[in-house]
Amino acid sequence: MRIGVVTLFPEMIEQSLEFGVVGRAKAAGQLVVELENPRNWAKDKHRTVDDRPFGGGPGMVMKPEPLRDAIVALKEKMGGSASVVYLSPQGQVFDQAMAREWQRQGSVILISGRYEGIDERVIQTAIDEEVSLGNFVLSGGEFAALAIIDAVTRLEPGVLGDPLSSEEDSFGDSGLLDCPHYTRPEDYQGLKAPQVLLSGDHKAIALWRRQRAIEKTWQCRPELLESAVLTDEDEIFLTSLKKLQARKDDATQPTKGI
Ligand code: 4GT
Repeated sequence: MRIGVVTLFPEMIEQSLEFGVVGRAKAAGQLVVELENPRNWAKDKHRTVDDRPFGGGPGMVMKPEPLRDAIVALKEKMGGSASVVYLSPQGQVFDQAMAREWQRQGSVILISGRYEGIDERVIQTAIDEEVSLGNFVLSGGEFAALAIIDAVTRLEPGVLGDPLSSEEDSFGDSGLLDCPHYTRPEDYQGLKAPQVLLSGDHKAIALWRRQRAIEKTWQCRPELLESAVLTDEDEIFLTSLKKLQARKDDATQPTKGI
């Protein structure tokens, strides 16, 4: 996997990629990160990368020329086929499907903005897609780039020790949330780990995990069930969950006429 990042703070990216799963992927050459700093493309003696916004107002804007030159240079260096993604709150919301698609393509270029953002004409002329991590504001796109690098890299074959682990994640192949996890001690502050997980019965454990994943998804993110991949057996379980809940709801209704 090759990931390019255009940023005014390349050290922020570089130094953050030395740890854990991503650090190992990088050391093994399964992840190659190419950094480009627009400041190296500024032509004036102060190497200016920002300017005041037309129309006035607070803050600065990343000026177009050095940013565009940095993007073009990085795209060229990466072979010209990588799509260029601007990270901003105005973008399409990033999800596991996007992570899978960029992993499949093998390369992507992420643009991390600073200040109030980048000149709109760079978005019009040098950006393929605008992507957001969600409805919140950051002071720079670097942490968004780091999150995306992590999400994409761990999908690369061989990066996670067990090839099944990314399938069992939340939003893995099934589109469900992950099931709860337990480790020792068996009794923690009076809370016992579910007995089935200690039974050694692998079929029963798999069924319990599947049912807890469905239950968790229905309780916390019911809209995910609309696009989840469910077997007939899953559907029967979900129906029984809903019926059970309906009966509980019914039992807590105030009794009429009193
Ligand atoms: C939020 C997000 C993001 C920012 C997000 C341009 C200058 C954007 C600062 C940058 N804030 N980037 N990608 N929700 N801020 O993903």
